[in-house]
Amino acid sequence: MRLSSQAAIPETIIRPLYDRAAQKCGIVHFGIGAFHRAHQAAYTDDAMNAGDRDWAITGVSLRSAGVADQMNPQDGLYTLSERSGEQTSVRLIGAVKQVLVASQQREEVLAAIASSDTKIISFTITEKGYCRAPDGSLDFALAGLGSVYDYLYAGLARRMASGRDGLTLLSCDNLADNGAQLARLLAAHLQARDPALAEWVQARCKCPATMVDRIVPATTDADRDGLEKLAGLRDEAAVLTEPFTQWVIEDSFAGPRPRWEIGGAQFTADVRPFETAKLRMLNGAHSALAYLGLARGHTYVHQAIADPALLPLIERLMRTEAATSLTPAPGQDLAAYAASLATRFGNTALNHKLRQIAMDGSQKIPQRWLETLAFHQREGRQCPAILAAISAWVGFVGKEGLKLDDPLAEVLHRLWQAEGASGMPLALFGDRGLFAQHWVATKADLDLICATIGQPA
Ligand code: CS2
Repeated sequence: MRLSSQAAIPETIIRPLYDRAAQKCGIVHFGIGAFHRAHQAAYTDDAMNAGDRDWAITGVSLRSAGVADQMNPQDGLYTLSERSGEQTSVRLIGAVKQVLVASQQREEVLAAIASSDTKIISFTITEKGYCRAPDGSLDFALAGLGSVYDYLYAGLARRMASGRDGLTLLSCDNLADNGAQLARLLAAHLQARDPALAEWVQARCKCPATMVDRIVPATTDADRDGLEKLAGLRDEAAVLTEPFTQWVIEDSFAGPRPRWEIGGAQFTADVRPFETAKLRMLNGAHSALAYLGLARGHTYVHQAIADPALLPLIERLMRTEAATSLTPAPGQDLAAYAASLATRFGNTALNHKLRQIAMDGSQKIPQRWLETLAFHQREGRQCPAILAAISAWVGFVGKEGLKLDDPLAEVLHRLWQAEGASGMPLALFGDRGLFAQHWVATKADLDLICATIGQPA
């Protein structure tokens, strides 16, 4: 039987304790993929279970109708399974009320942004959803019709015109300083279209920074079949994740918010130490595992981290290169963090595909690797583990060619054709390279990258 509010739910599944139908939507969320459903939606469900009201979520997919087709026939319900070893615990999440497909339901999306019930607009639109040029500025060509900025522009204009309050714009993506970046990029877009609206947003809205952390592999048909056997329910929107979850949020909201701390979220004045540690250590190691692991013939993260040729390199990347580039917050133990990451990567129950992480490398590399490289370069040090990872990425770019899953696939392919493997490192990381804004390699760095392109570590 298909999951829905009418379906009989087995006793073993934990259920929402609140009247779902009675909840108003206080949150509009752009990018309602598996990550949001395993993370922010679960915290929101926790808050409503504890008595908070009217924080239901209107999910928005910018283009694809896939998630709407999975969730709307289920009245927004889905199961969240936490997996570790042989253990699985399954919980039903009721926080999502509906999913809109922006490209087909523009009017509904704008009405949701402008609604007086909406207090928070949140985002997991991935790095590329922010439409940044390689130098970090807003790419106006990408940020046109169909981009998140276009919906925000039209929805917020309607909100301003009807005299409503401002709201909180909450980025939950893996960008350094994600709140400030969202504020800056949105301001650039609005400034060009409607300076008065740009000013209204600046005065009435807040963009807190967040650090979000939970490993969420894409759900497969085998996962859905397994769940159906276990629970006797067909859940097309099922999400699987690890037991670990963390959310650190800058305590700077324009209006009310759910008590996400009930689910363990931490509110703080400065998210940066947590965010940079997570980006450089977890995500930096993840991307290294992805490109080096694929080059060595692995499919999953747990296989790559168990490879004796990779483990010491990943340990070095996390502990010697990334951790030493950070200034920890009081009480933040980076050595313990590195140890916990190695254990999380080793979770064999997750089947987290390296290819999922390998996607969109051009958008991820600056905050995951290049900031660390730039830090150590200023101190006169080289980072051999990150350079090995870069070399593996360059090799991956060459091998994938136009099949590369990356918004810069065409640019990278053209560069590869013009420069070949030996010229690619300079074209990317030289002083006039594509990433020069973030980090410029020394001759010794370039030699090291060149020496290993296309070779498994
Ligand atoms: C991963 C992240 O796909 C990727 O690039 O590195 O999605 C990672 O799993 C999460 O950030 C963990 O919190």
